[in-house]
Amino acid sequence: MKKVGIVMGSDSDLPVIQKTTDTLKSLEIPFEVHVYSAHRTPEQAKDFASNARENGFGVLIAAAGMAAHLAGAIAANTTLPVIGIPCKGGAMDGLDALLSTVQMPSGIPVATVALNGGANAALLAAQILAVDDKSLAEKLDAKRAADAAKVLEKDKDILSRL
Ligand code: RP5
Repeated sequence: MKKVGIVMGSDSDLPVIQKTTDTLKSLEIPFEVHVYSAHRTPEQAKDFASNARENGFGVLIAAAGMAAHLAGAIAANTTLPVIGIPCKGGAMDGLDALLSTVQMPSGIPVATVALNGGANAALLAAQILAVDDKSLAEKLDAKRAADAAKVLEKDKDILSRL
């Protein structure tokens, strides 16, 4: 199976990425994690993205906060699918990161998940890899069914709590 490449702009983004790695582990998807910044270590971020396909990655995930150019900078240097996670924090509490990540110019797409959406980034990466991986698609179907069962359990209990 292709690996998921995860890049965060700072180790202060780790709590968000932890949700990503936990979800990937639960689906037995191999991954690699790096701290590269679009601003502080632009060369390393570029090299990682440029070499990602030949290094066995199938999808890249980039998480950053504030002036969050990381996902866009990664996407500029690869045609692998790139998922951006805007991180909360800073003076605007993530609105700046959300807009910086999602508002990409035509030609360089970044699939942006919600603020701090680490788990959904992992699931979207899994769904991309599952396009031609039947066993992974079955795991995703099973997770959906288990999640739905949990909601139905809560539906059964809700009246008793009111
Ligand atoms: C961004 O700036 C990082 O992704 C992080 O979310 C934010 C703050 O970084 P630190 O000052 O905590 O290293 O580039």
